[in-house]
Amino acid sequence: MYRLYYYPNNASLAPHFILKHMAIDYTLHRVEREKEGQKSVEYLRLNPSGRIPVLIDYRINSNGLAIFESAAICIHLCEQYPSHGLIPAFGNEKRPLFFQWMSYLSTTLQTELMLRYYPERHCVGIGAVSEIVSVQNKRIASVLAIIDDALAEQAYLVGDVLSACDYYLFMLALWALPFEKAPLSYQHLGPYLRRLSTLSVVIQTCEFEEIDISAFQS
Ligand SMILES: N[C@@H](CCC(=O)N[C@@H](CS)C(=O)NCC(=O)O)C(=O)O
Repeated sequence: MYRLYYYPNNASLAPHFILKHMAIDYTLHRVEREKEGQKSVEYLRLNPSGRIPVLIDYRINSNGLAIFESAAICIHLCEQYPSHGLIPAFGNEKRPLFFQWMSYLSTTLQTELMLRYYPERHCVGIGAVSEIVSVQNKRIASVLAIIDDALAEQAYLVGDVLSACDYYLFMLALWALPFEKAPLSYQHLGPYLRRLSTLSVVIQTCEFEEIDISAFQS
């Protein structure tokens, strides 16, 4: 049994996809982000960084173990239910590549996207905001180009089988949609994302969170 603290189209989306994919027993708790619920005393006890998501795992600990960091939650769920195949098995040559891409997505693409979304957090005056936006557009485009190249000869990020990395990338691609060079405009990444957008897990989860994915389907 799990409880996911989420907010629509936040970093909770990838763990939400994975819980849905595995069809395991979970409940969802929508954080009142409009009221800064992620900074409340109760929430900070679960995640001292005051960020969304948090997963409470009642399977590993009946009192509920709180885990934060979206990628860590995804990997943990994959390892608890290896039969779903969302992570290559121990000893499989693709397993290091799973960790490579999960790390690249969460520490590089996600970080660059956050800087693009919140430039004012990274400079003192507003003068530098437009400069950060323009630099970030280029940096995000170059990260997406690396992912695009990787998808040239394989159906999914970690080879020929869907993994948690694909759900993670779909979440980040949703965030990158409004930017200068949209993920859908890339030669291999575009068709790949369109394919992912037809998965019932993606459709149902996005429907639940009221996320518009029509751009992927047009
Ligand atoms: N590295 C964290 C980042 C989480 C994060 O940035 N969450 C955002 C929503 S996407 C958040 O909670 N923002 C609210 C805030 O910063 O107060 C993770 O991947 O879980």
